[in-house]
Amino acid sequence: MLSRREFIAKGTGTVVTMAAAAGTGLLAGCGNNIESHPPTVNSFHDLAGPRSLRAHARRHGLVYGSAVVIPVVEKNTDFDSLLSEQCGILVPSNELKWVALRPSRDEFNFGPPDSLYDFTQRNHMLMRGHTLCWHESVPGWIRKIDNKDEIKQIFVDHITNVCKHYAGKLQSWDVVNEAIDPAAKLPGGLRKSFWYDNLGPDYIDLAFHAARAADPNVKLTYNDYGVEGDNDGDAEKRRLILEMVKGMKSRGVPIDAVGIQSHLNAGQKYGQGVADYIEAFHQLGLEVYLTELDVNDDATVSNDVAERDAIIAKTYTEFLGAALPNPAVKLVLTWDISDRFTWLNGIGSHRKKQPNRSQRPLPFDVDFKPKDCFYALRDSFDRHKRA
Ligand code: 9MR
Repeated sequence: MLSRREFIAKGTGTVVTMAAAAGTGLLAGCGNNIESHPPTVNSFHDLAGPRSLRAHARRHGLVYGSAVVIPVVEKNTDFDSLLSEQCGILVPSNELKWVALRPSRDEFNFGPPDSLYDFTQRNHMLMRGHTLCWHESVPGWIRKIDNKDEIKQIFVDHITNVCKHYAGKLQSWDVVNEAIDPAAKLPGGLRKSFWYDNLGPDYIDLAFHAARAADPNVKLTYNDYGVEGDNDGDAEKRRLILEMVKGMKSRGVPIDAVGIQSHLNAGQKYGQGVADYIEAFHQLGLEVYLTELDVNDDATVSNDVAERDAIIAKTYTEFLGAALPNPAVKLVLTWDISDRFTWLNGIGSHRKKQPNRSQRPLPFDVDFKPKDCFYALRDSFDRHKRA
């Protein structure tokens, strides 16, 4: 079956590839229609191979992928196919965090993430690691230790052991996640956390040095949220992170990439702020990864699914239109790929303004049918060719 876009291209009498069509402007003016009125597909398998997000991203010098909750992958063979058809990279949502990986001081629960790694290898995908240090994932047993030197030793040993376990296997590691919180009013905008309180501000450098010593080639990433929008709060966080990263570079800390989580909100403005932020890292010689892309439309008033999906897709298009032109951007990962598994409908959704309405933040709906934002993503990959 032809997609609407392929059908339009054929209708001109010339068979053109989608990439070529985007490049020649043959489809100019159709873009919005295509995104908001996607072709009917009988099953997600119709979007495999050259029609996949994976293939469109690769054709334009990008890698597309998704976060996954590992038990879900293990139980659902249909979902395995969706992932392997659409994704060039996977990241476990939770299973490499301290709380999951370190049930006790003596245990490393590598089973689940290792099984995901095997899945990526069978399907010729990359895998990234998330995360070696995060204020939200601190096991109870380590909180009970009141000797700072001992905590420091456990911290370094953890990073060393985990990075050595995966040495040479992962594309990148989120070494430190979400270390900046302007509201804490600490020097450098650092977040008040268990790690900050016990190890002091140097814990960030320490983490990157330990990771590099254990795995010389994996891309070491600093990952954070709240930096995407054209508003004062996000601008201030961008400024603080950029200052921190410049400081790290000047001290010779081995950082290779910056992650922009990209948890977006429908209707918010995205543009110059994130474009300038990415360019600043490009100038520093760093790569940039969009690590956790999704669109929260809880504030959208309309309950009409088609209207909501169109607004969500527009948010994807606007944000990616600002981010993707920069060749520093190498990875785009959505935080899950199907609305069936999104964190926005899970625990924590008590914060929802619309408690009786499910969120629709991701490229595939709960039945694994492609949505407007699937096409918005694919078209964005086509539009913004990497250098
Ligand atoms: O999606 C993750 C959810 O399943 C977990 O319960 C939660 C706590 O571990 O973390 C969620 O993932 C977060 C990620 O690790 C960091 N950025 C924000 C993500 C969404 O909350």
